[in-house]
Amino acid sequence: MATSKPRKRPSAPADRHDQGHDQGQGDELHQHAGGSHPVLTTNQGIAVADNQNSLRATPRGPTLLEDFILREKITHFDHERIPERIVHARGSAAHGYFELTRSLQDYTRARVLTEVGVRTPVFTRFSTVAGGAGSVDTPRDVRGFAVKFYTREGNWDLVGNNIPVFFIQDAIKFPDLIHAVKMEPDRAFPQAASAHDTFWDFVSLMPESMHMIMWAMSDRAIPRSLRMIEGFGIHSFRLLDEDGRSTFVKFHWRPKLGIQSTVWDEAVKLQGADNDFHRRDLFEAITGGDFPEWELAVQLFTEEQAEAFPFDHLDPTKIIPESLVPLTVIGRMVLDRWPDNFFAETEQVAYCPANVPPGIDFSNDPLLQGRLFSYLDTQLSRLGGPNFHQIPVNAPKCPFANHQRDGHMQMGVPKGRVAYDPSSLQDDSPRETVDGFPSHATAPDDGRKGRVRAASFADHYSQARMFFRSLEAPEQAHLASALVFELSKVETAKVRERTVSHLRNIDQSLAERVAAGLAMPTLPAPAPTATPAQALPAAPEVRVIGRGKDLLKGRCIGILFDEGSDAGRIDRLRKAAGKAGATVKLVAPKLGGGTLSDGTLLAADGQLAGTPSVLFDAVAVVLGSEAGKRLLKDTAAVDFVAQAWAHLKAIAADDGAQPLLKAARVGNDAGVVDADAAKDFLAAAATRQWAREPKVRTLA
Ligand code: HDD
Repeated sequence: MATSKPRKRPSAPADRHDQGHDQGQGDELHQHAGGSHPVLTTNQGIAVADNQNSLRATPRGPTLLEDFILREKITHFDHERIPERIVHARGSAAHGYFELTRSLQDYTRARVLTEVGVRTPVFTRFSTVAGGAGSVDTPRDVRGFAVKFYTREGNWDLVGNNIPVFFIQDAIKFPDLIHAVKMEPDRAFPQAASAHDTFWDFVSLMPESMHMIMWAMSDRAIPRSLRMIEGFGIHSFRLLDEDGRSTFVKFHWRPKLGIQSTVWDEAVKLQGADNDFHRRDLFEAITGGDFPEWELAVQLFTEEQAEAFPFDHLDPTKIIPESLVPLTVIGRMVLDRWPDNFFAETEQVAYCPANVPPGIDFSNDPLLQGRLFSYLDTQLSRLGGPNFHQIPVNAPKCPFANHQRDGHMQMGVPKGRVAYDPSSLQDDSPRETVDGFPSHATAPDDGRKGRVRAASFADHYSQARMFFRSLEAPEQAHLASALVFELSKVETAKVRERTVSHLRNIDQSLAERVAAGLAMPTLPAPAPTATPAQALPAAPEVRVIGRGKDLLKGRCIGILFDEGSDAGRIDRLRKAAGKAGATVKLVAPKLGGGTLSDGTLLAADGQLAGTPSVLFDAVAVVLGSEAGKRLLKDTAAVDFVAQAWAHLKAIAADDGAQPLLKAARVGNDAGVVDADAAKDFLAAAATRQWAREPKVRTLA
């Protein structure tokens, strides 16, 4: 109900909408009952005295239509959602900066790539591809890696993925690919999963997707953290120097923490344990001051070099192996600020590969060419009109001016009578730049139109084979098992068979493993192809194992304790782990924790039933003998240990925890150590116990 207390003048709130407001005018009327809170108003600035009750004819009578406060509030609420992205709907983003460490001035005039030491603000969004905005963070999927650089010369959007190749060679196939991978249209499932008939039907009819399939079925598609993924611009782009001379370039982001993945069983369980696992991880790291960082590296090559490659670099299903063109590190990106508001920034950010400053240009990659159209087009409907560039997260941070006017949600108030060019009536109206830079490469094209696919795009298996054969043995087993898992969800036998027929062209042993994993009675014949796979040198850069870093920084250790646990042991473990750079979280059967051996009360960060060990990179179990026995009756405690063992994690345990380890059928290996051997524990915690894997699961 309305208050009759005296009102005080509020201080200016940070989120106050002052647009179009004559500063100060009327402020004395917007006074609040007490404290420093701003006065609640309608969007028209009318103070609201009662936000609890709608206007009624009588205390128990009908609500009145004249209640404009109720109507405005409900109307706004009814329109709070905008269409989600057709792909990459679920994402998490952060602000930060890009700092150039090595100038590319011999190749480009783009200042973002020539001004060493300059920090260019960035907004970077990571995403899954197939799932909806409310889906989970850890499905098997490609991850989007989109960076908006707010350069002094306008926005540059590098809209990439964590996998350096793509499923299709031509943008005209994109709607088919996405319709095939998304939930099936008649039944509306599965959500965020490629393991279903339509996806495998489509890709098994598109041999060009086979290289990407190798990547998507590899451990790259089940990352441990968004801070531990690589990013790739995928296409060849062009750099143009001052004279318009062009050099091809591919962009690579490499995480400072190294690449790390989960194991599949862990990824599946993470979906239940924490839908927001990756988002929370990124949020906690950034808000905790542990800023994620990536190196930006480039592969630079000339037209002549490109002609000598044994593949066509304009084909986005191909990588350029680093043995052919090495990477040069040119800068770093640090993400150091979580957005203030998810919707305003992460949801409304609009990337577009066509946004490039002068000095960066496109190649003729037919996938890229189609993308240049799609993004602006989708944003017109997603963000409701042509003025979405005025939304703060999308607006360039350099001056921009032109004669475009009006349209839905025009936020600016352009002044003057001139909204055209040429004009002579207004001295400050914007004019074309006079520097004469061509900003487009002048490569001759032969001018013969046709809906054709170049013959140089025909080799679909060589790099797929190179990828598979470059992996470490555990990764090959994971990939084969991922294929078995996915195809086991495919109901149509001919689709499973057709997929295996492609695998035969990639690697016979892989085809045999997958066929055996599916218990196929006979091995299907190889898929017909005019371009059989060539033997290419191994490309070690495609691996995950060995390319991660055995660091504790960025990792999280869970300590399970209970009433009576040894206080000194917990304290020593916490200090050692913290010193080594890991985060430590305490888990106990009850959130209030328990009284330790020295009489101190220790609270937990998570309750055991809701904090399984999948959330940690390694676990320590420190239990008094009483608690050790008591927890034997709690499956959550047994699972805590059993899953850490199954997911190849280091386990430190004291005597009291031994019955639990026995019940969880934990074996002996270098990753299972005494809780007092902190050094050994931390060494084991910095990596996965790959040697354990054959003991804990049957892989294809
Ligand atoms: Fe795309 C979004 C990455 C091919 C059409 N794409 C989108 C996002 C990423 C990528 C990271 C999310 C951006 C964000 O966070 O807002 N897309 C890629 C990569 C591709 C690719 C790396 C291949 C190399 N995309 C691709 C093609 C087309 C599209 C061939 C259409 C012809 N992509 C879109 C889109 C999206 C999009 C429909 C959905 C939402 C949006 O653009 O803003 O326009």
